[in-house]
Amino acid sequence: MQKLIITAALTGAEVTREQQPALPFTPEEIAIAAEECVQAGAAMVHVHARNADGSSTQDTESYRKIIAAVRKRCDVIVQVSTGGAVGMTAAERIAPLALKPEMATLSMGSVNFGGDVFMNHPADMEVFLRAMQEQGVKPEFEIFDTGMLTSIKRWLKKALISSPLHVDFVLGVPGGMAGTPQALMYLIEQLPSGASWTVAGIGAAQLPLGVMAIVLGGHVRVGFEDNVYYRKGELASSNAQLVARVARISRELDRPVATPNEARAILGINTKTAYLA
Ligand code: KMH
Ligand code: ZN
Repeated sequence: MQKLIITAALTGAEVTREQQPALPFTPEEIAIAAEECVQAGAAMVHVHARNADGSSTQDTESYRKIIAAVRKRCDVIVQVSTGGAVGMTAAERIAPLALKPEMATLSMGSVNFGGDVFMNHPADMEVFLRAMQEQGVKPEFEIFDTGMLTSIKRWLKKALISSPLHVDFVLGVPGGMAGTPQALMYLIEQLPSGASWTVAGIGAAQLPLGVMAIVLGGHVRVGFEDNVYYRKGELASSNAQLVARVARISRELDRPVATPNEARAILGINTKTAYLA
């Protein structure tokens, strides 16, 4: 089994300080959180940019500051969001790819998202994909429901993408696929051969689905973007606290945790073309 890649989704676009007072907003806060998560066992951080007032932005300069601040503190794979926040245009969302980040998310379809709709038009998805390919950015395909995995297979058939693929099952979004063991098992069975996968369980699904991934050979995403609690009724004190628990459980189960460089090798990230400033 591959070593476990732990991703820390530090900030997200929709979570507020009212929900989680320790939510990192500024580039420096995000960089400090990233460093703590690396020390706790994370190999990757998934980042979203915020304005000073906490509102979400896909502004290139904001992402440049985040990447630079993180790089100053630690070595970690920085995965930028192209999902942005619900309601943003595709043109806004694509902006951070100009920085040639090591990795970026690519949502594979539209999904109801609580009271909103997270729109991903097929034509926009192809634009995101082409931009990533041109910039040498490794995509992480975000799967919120089964049809999105079918879309990956369609792209494979059309030779728009090739192995090695990496997907992230985001399970438990209200409107998306449930955060249940059955849902995860079903998705794993549908995976294109050779693809690696991460699971991001939303809310209370984060820990149980993460433990399943450790046992089944997948990888794990935790962090405030998906879940602000350590356990029922108790807020997590930091993103790193959530990372540390997953690392601890994985080591107990005799599955070592990947360093950032080991994760790059597992994912096939091209370190020569990636932005490492
Ligand atoms: N904020 C969500 C609507 C991503 O980062 O690519 C989309 C999202 C996915 O967070
Ligand atoms: Zn995100």
